[in-house]
Amino acid sequence: LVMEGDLHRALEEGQFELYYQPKMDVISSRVVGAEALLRWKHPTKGMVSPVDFIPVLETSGMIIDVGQWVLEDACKTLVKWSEQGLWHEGMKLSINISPRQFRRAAFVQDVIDTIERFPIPPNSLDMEITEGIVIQRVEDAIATMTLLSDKGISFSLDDFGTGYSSISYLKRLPVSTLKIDQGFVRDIIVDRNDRVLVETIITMGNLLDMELVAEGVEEAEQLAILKAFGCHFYQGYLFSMPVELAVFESILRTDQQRI
Ligand code: G
Ligand code: G
Ligand code: MN
Ligand code: NA
Repeated sequence: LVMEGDLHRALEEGQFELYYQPKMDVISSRVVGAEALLRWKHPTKGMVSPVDFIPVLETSGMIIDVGQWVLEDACKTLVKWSEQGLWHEGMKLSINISPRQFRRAAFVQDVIDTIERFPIPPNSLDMEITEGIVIQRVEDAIATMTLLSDKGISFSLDDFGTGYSSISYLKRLPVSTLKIDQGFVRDIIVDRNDRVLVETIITMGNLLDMELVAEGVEEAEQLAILKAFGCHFYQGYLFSMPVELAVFESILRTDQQRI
C-alpha cells in the first residue's frame, strides 16, 4: 500500500525518475520523439508502478508538486539533448498531465515560468491529456490549451477511444494528436470490431488534420494493419518498452547513425 508520507519522502529524496518510450514513424521507422513516464525507485520495494501511486498523488493533491517535478525534469533533459545534438527539429517529448494539474488556475503561468527558466527547443514539448479533462469544462480547457499553444506547446489526447470521444468538440480543441488506446490495438488482428474502430479513428483523425499515434504495438502484423489504415506514429514493445534515460539516449544515437 502506497502512503502519502512515502511519496513526500520520494520527492524530497529524489526517488522519482522519468523513463522514456520512443515514438516511432510508421513509414521510416525513425524515432520522432518520446513519451516520458514517471517511475518511483523505492529504496526497499524496488520499482513502483505509477498505476499504484498516481491515484494517491491525485487525491492528496501532491500531483501538483510531482507534476511540476516531471515538467522541470523533462525540460532540463530537452535542453541537454538539444545541446548534445541528440534532439532535432520536429521531435517532441510528451509528458502526461493529470486532470487536477490541468484544471488548476495557476497551471498556465507555472508552465510558462518553467519553460522560460529552461530554454527548451521551440515546439519540442507536448502534453498528453485525457478526454475526461476536457469534456467537463470545454471552454476553460480551450482557453488553457490556447495560451500554452501560443508558447509552442502541443497537446495530445491520450487513451483516445476509451472515453467520450465526442467528435463535436474534437475539431474545436487545439489538439494536434490523437493517441489510440492500446486496448484497441491489442486485438486488432483477431477482433473485427476493434479493427473497424481503429480504422475509423485513423480516418477521422486524418480528415481533421490530426496526427495519429497508436499505443501498445507489440507485433509486426499490428503495425502493418495500422500502416495500411494511415496511422503515422506508434509506440510499443515491438520497438521498445519505456527505458531509462541513458538507454533512451543510446537509442537516439543509434537512430541518428542511420542517416
Ligand atoms: O508506464 P506505465 O505503467 O508506464 O504508466 C501507467 C499510467 O501512469 C499511464 O496511464 C500513464 O499515463 C500514467 N503516468 C505515467 N507517468 C505519468 C506522469 O508523469 N504524470 C501523470 N499524471 N501520469 C503519468
Ligand atoms: O495511459 P498511457 O498511454 O499514458 O500509458 C502508457 C502505458 O502503456 C504505460 O504503462 C506503458 O508502460 C504501457 N505500454 C507501452 N507500450 C506497451 C506495449 O507495447 N504493451 C503493453 N502491454 N503496454 C505498453
Ligand atoms: Mn500517455
Ligand atoms: Na494512452
